Amino acid sequence: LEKVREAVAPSNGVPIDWKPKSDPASIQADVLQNLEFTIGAPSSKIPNEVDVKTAYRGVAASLREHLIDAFNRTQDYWSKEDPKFVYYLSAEFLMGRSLLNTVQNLELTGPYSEAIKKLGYDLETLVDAEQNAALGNGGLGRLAACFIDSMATLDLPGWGYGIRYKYGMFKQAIDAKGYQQELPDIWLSNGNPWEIARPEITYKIGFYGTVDNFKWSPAEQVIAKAYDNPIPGYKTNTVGNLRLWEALPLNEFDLDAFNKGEYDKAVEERRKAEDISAVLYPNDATEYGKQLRLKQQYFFVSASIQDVLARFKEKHAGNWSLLPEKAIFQMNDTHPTIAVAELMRLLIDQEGLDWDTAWGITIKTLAFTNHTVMPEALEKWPVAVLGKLLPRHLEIIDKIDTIWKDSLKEKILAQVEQEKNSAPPKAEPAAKAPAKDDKKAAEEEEEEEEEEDPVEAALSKYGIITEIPWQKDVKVINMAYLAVVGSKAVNGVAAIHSEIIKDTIFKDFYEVMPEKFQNKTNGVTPRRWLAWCNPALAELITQTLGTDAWINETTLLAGLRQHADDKAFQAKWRAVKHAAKEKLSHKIKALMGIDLPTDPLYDVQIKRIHEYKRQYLNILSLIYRYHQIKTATPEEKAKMVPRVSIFGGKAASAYYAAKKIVRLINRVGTVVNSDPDVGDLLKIVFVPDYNVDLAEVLIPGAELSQHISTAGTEASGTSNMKFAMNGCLIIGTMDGANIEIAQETGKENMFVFGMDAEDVPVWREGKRKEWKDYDPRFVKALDMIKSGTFGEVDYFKDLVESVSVMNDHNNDWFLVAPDFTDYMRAQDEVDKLYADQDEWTRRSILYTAGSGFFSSDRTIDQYAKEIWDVVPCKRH
Ligand code: CR6
Repeated sequence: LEKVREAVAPSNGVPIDWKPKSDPASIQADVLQNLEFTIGAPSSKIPNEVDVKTAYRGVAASLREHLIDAFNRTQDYWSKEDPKFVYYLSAEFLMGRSLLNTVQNLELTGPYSEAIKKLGYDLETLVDAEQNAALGNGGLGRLAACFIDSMATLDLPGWGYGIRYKYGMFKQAIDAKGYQQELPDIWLSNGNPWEIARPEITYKIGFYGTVDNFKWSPAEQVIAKAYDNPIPGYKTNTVGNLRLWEALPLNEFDLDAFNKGEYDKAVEERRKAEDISAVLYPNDATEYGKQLRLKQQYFFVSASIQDVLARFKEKHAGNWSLLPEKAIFQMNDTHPTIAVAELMRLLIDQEGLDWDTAWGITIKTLAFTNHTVMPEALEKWPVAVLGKLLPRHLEIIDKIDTIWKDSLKEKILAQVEQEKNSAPPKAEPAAKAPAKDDKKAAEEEEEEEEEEDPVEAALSKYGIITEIPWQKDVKVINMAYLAVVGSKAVNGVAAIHSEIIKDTIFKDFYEVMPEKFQNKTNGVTPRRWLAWCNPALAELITQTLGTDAWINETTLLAGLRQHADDKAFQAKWRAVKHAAKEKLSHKIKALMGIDLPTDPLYDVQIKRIHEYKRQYLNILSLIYRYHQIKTATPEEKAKMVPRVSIFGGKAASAYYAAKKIVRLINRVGTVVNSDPDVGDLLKIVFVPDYNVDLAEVLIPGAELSQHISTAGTEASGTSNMKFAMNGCLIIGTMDGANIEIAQETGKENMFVFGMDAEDVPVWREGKRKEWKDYDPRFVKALDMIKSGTFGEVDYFKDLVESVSVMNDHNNDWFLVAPDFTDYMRAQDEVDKLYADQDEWTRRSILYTAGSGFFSSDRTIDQYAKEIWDVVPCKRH
């Protein structure tokens, strides 16, 4: 055996017979070989008779060799150099498709395209045969995917850690009546050529059970099995890793039960374990409180931390004080925040550290990103639920909470004293109160005292374990607070958002530890979101700047500014945009059978459907536009600016208001698109099953995009950045990253409207009550829904009322009515500007030129330097 090993691999461990193939002929041979020997296609059918999906798998298998080669070398090198690593803990990684990204990042597109052509296919067709890896809901999951792309590109030692969900984000269909239907996303049905199963890397994860003298005996255990997904950087030979965990039973099968004919019981353990990594939770309000979700969170966090600690121990056995110099875990929102308690548990219970030492290490090894101020998304687990599932963790959290509050006592006592001293002395009662019997008086005094302990009252604001105000006696664990206390740094995801969290959800925490709070404005990878999805624009940019270095150095895009006024350049830019519109129009024809003209303004709003994102505002304005078209004279019609309005996005399955909005858009689309009076003046399309690969066509083809959330609600937004990169103008509120995009591209170039984040609470608290100034156009649009223009009057009744009855405090929380007038003004400006194509194109160029700041390379560089202390480690 030794001899065989030596023949295959020399002593340095690198096999001698694998070399990267970069010329079309050897790639072609490699693909053929993979088709036969990896995929198992019969040689008699290769290449011409294999179907597209099989051909895709053959090509992917061939590329996988390149990936694995560079992946192994990178990981070996990192292991040898032993740099500090960042571990990005995220319940979601919305990767999308991998073929195009892989071939592009490996810089093998030319030879692969040629080789594939010779086999009778074209690259684009094979790219389209891949399923989306939709292991995420939206922005947060896609951000994690952009981040690991940037980490690899910047040669930063780092891994993503998450869950290998069997079913990703549900597939959305729209039925004939306009309703959203949800279908399972069976994304692994054609296999996953990009992952490497690691049956040898497994950890046990416990649940339930009892704690006796700090020792936890779980009643249930499952196995976490690793799958590695190599993540290629661009213009570097670094290939990073995304390690995803699958849940498996500890005991495969109960043969005894089977033999007794108890078939369900025989597989029960398997099913229960597999449930944990079965489905991605949709992020809607009502899904929370589900035990399975907490199980998922603990499952992947425990496996990931155990994995990191196991590797650390191999190298630095016993030297735990070194851990913060070798590892940092970034917790992506509250989903992985049980990590605070899990790291403590492993250090204390498994490794035998004392509490203080473990805590000292923990708060240097964890960092936390907050992604929302929406209360329903800030996870709070009932003590009863967490305590049952993770009894030892509850003990730990309880102790963290106690110590934390104790540490504040002195400070608060001082504050209270100070307040007491500066408060005016109590006035003497004017007349003596009638005498009471002594007992009663004493009781009252006691009660007063109880109510009045000012230190306790002040401390309760900081409680990690608290009561929820609307449900007395139900204690919950505020996971965001646990994360803030247990982390070295806390960051928001856009400048305004990072300020808002300091003033609102974390106000009290910010006051006592301001040094922890930071901002890291989000970013997106310029590879996938400009260079690879918009090759014609990328080519024009490269020609104009004389280099393609902008793909990694996006600040170079600023060089386009000097060409913005050049008419010849504008014409080229416009031609590229027009071609992208054509591609988009073809895609919609293929998906929905709708013919879209390509001359009108292409207006796109794509994102999760949510009241705060205000798709409702958009569709109401379009209803009014429809009314205008219907009542216009021929002369007026001739002056109108034709528009194609495209919507896309999923409504969480239990979010009824969002589902009604989806249906309203579809109903309006059906009526408008079939009305002969309208013609090409207005088309309204709802593209079903919006996902990453659709975004890659929609974004390059868009000319205007809508980011119109109620100010103060959208933490950042990331599609706004993608649109800006692709020269798409924005209509938007001063919310999230829109504010910074306006700074970078020129506020005068954006169609800004609406109340800003400071006005919103003022309006909500006071002004709304007197507010009667409904815009007549708004009233008209609502009347059209009410009178049945789009059918289903009863169904839409509460949607109409939600923005038209102001006396109920919950109504129009997101300010659709009061922002409508200014929104219409901004829309008029859009139309006016579109008539001036040169000016429109000039601005479009300025958007791309100003988008350099929004590369996730910049974001990750900031995280690395300002939070992680992780430096590049590049093999030569
Ligand atoms: N929904 C924010 O709402 C932000 C992303 C990524 C979100 C969005 O504004 O761009 O995160 N928040 O930071 C959460 O998912 C909790 C999102 O995607």
